[in-house]
Amino acid sequence: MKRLLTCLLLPLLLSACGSDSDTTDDSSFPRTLNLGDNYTATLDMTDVTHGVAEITVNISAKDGQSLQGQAITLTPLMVMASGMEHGTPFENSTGTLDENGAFTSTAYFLMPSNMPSGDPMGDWSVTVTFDTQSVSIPLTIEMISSDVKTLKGSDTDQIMNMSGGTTDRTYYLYNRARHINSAMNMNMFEIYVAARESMMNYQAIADGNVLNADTMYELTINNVVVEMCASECDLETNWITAMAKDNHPGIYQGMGLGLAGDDTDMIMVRLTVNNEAKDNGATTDAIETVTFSFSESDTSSTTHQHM
Ligand SMILES: [Cu+2]
Repeated sequence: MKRLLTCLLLPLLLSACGSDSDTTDDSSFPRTLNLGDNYTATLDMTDVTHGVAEITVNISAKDGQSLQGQAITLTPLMVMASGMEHGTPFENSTGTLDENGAFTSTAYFLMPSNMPSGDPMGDWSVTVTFDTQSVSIPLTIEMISSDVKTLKGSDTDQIMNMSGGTTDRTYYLYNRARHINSAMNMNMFEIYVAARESMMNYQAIADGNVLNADTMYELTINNVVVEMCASECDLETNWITAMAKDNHPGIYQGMGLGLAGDDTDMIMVRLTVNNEAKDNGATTDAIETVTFSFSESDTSSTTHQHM
């Protein structure tokens, strides 16, 4: 009511007393914006869980025509408080609209909008591009930086850095879900693995993908091994090889890990690409692993909807 009164009393002083879906509110969904003169874009996003969220964009034509099959591009961007800009891995950043004018992609965010202290880290947005028109939609990303695990390439697995030299290629590993269902004899941990090609470009780590194509840092991926272990990981026999999920490049599923599904689970993961184990940069032993841990608030999926 207060807001309504303010809008009524100060129509000339306030430039925007918009609806709850207006562009300055980047925490509520769905949000609808004009996309050029002829279209509207509606963005919906699930909660961000460990840096992972599903984003659906709907495009509708103001004249009501069907847009099925037309191309859409989503471009994520973070403008850091420092001024540095970067993108983030997306399952697909381009595609075509379905019969309802919708396009869905999974976003894997590299960092939160705000530090745990509340101080800003930077501003996230997704730019929707369709039929030569684009609109940028701000997002608030809630996660903690340690949701994303990183591994590094060796001296022979490099990309260009921002000053024109080289830097180790970075691999990003995300916790997608634990799937535990004893009735179905399912006990699985699912991750997504991507790598940075440049500050703006990222790609899934999957057989056949070519990173940094047509540059001196080109890497054709012809062998990926993702291994997981949930207990007594100093014993090599306790490591299992995760399987690549069909038709989902970058997703790997470790089966039969004996997970409890609560906060006692700890899963170590290691990644080998083209026979080179990627390194976490630590100087201690076991430098080739990252560890996923779970808090009490994490819930395990007991469904099989993602199978
Ligand atoms: Cu950032």
